[in-house]
Amino acid sequence: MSDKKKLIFATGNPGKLKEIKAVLGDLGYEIVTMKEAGIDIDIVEDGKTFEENALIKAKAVCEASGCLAMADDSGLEVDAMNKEPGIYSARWMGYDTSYDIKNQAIIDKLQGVPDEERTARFVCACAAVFPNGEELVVKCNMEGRIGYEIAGANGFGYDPIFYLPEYGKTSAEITPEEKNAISHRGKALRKMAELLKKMEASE
Ligand code: ITT
Repeated sequence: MSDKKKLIFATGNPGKLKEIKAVLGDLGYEIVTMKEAGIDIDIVEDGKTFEENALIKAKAVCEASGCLAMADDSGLEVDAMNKEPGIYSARWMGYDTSYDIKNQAIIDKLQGVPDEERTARFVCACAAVFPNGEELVVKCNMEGRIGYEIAGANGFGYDPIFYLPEYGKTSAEITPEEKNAISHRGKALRKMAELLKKMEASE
């Protein structure tokens, strides 16, 4: 048994979880998933923003477990698609549709769109809810462009079409460490870690 304090991360997405454990690993908490904590609840993500949905997930898991809970709500905003799929990124074209198909569909929608109009960003809201009802929410972005082809096998989801001009590569072609250093999730988690440390220091 670990004597570290438990932090339950409200996600069922293994790609996110890898990044979360890499960034929050040395925070001093035992990070467990909902599944590992034996929490089997259906959470309806019916918020209108990333922040609302992150709070909905973290609150549901905190209430079900009585432990500190954290959640990430994230997605891809494509400017040439009116910022879609946005908060619907996981559901877009159906949860069970493969990302090869979803990614190709975005490339196809942007056919003929010039470089400067292919701007896009990944957004991540991270929420923490404490058993005493206290809440923290942060939001961070990673800017890039939609590429012309699917490239790379690292990361997950829409990474193979998210082109980072400063690297000349997609976020699926850079290493996991490089992605965590610049990503929406890496930045949001580090900000959240700072807030948690400050709270602990003032306790
Ligand atoms: P949980 O709610 O269980 O955490 P989810 O995948 O349903 O998992 P979201 O509702 O937050 O999570 O949707 C996030 C989606 O946005 C994710 O499934 C990807 O399609 C996309 N996405 C978010 N961050 C990404 C990243 O770093 N790389 C690639 N795609 C990402």
